[in-house]
Amino acid sequence: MKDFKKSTVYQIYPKSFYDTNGDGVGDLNGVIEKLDYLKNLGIDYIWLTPFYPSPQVDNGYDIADYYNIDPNFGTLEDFEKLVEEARERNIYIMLDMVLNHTSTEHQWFKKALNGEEKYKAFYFFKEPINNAEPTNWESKFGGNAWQYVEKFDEYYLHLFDKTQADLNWDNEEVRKEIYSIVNFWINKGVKGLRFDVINLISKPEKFENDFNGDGRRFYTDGPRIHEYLKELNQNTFGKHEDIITVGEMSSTSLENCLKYSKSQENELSMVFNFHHLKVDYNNQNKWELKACDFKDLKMLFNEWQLGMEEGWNALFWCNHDQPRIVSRFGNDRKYHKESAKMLATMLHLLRGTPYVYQGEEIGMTNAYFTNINQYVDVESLNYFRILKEQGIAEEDIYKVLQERSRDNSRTPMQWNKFLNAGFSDGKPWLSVNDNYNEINVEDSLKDKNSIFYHYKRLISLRKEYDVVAYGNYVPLLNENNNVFAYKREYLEESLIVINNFYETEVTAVLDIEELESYKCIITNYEERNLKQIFSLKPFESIAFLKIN
Ligand code: TEU
Ligand code: CA
Repeated sequence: MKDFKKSTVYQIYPKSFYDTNGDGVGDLNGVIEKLDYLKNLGIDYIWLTPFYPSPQVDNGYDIADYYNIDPNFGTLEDFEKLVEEARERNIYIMLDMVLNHTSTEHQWFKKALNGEEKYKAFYFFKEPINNAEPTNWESKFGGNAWQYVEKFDEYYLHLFDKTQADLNWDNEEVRKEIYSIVNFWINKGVKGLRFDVINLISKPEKFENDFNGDGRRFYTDGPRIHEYLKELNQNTFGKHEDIITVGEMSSTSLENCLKYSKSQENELSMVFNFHHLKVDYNNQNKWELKACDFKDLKMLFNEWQLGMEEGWNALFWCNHDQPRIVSRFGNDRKYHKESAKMLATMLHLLRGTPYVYQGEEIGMTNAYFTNINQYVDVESLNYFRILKEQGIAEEDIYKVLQERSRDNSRTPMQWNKFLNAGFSDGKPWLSVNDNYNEINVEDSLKDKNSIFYHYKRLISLRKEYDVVAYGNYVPLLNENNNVFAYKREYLEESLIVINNFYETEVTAVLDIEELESYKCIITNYEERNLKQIFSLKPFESIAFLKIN
């Protein structure tokens, strides 16, 4: 059984990972073909984003059948082969459980639309109020969160796209159906579960307008959320000692995340929170750009590292919804390698379980698309329209999309310099980033100084030194506006990690004893000794270990 505190999870967006049948869409057999690459990297789990039958309005997060594989990705036999082949390489599979909503193509919703009361009660159908939507809540993809159904003269709730109808978890029948879905995949040998927006499943008793926001305060970390997570645990993965779970917690609080992830609460193993990825949102608005507020970033990491001592953080910069971190908080032009390695070291030596998103380990960058026809993501297309309606100039909208669109993380994996970066022999469903000649797996594996080998070393350090997995967390250089530094301690091991987040050279004064006993264990420049007064090169990142 794996220890999730010593493990690293690799996230795969199958649609963009590797296509084995030339249809331009990545597939499960593509994941199987690349297992040796992932074993070389040293990861422990593979998180697969949804591959279930879906109309693909939200690229699979709109599920029409929870018990099958969308033919675009393969068959159940392909999945069973993947589980087996991964296990042979000591890699476990983590699946994405999208249980807050179903596609409106799901049979439950179709039966609801046919007027079957049992299935209408699976969702939130509400009558108009004053001839309008039941509440003024907004969808996270823009627009109102209610869709009108004329035949009923009612609306149904959708916190995301109108083709993603929210399930009513207050209905015990819904919860029972959900447990059988989760147990079906556990019985297929799955050893990890990622729960999509799981802290949104408990809606308030009373649905009311929100005159101070978009409604999220009423349903986020909702009234019965901990009760439902405990019940889910008891009826599914909690019956097995070797299954890890992670909850995606949208707009959550540290207090709730402690409850979600404290082992004695018997809810989840760990949680994703997103506060550190909103420090470049102007006015808390994803679609208003501002530079990374580094002081805010440091404060948030310190708050969550110290505050979650009793809980457990999932550590991540990238995923299929976030832009590429080297373009976002690094410098993907002049200091591509240095800044990618700095961001990796800073994250991977923290307390928590690290997640590597496909392509992050080779420094893949944002796509910088210049035409709306290159974008596919429903959220991006909605906001292109919304921002235009707000009268924002197209050239400014493209600047926002180039930095914020979820398509940035969904361009095909760059395997080599050949056709379509070696992703597919067919026309890729989404354009390949045109920098694949410079950034690709094949070249990374040949370059001993590549970002890939830096990630590989970080993953192995977590296994090698208990201080990385189990150590406490002590902030260092709190007042420094360029450097993020911290100390980890565990039994006889002490670790110091120092990261310059900027391309300017900076000097730091370290108030650390026994400096001479520390040895450098990883750096993105030349190895050096730890000194009291420390000058750091652009994006220089270095970790020192002392063993008493
Ligand atoms: O994401 C939920 C979520 O919070 C993000 O989608 C965020 O709201 C969005 O990117 C706006 O910034 C999960 C999945 O990761 C995402 O891919 C799905 O689109 C979404 O839920 C609905 O299932
Ligand atoms: Ca394919």
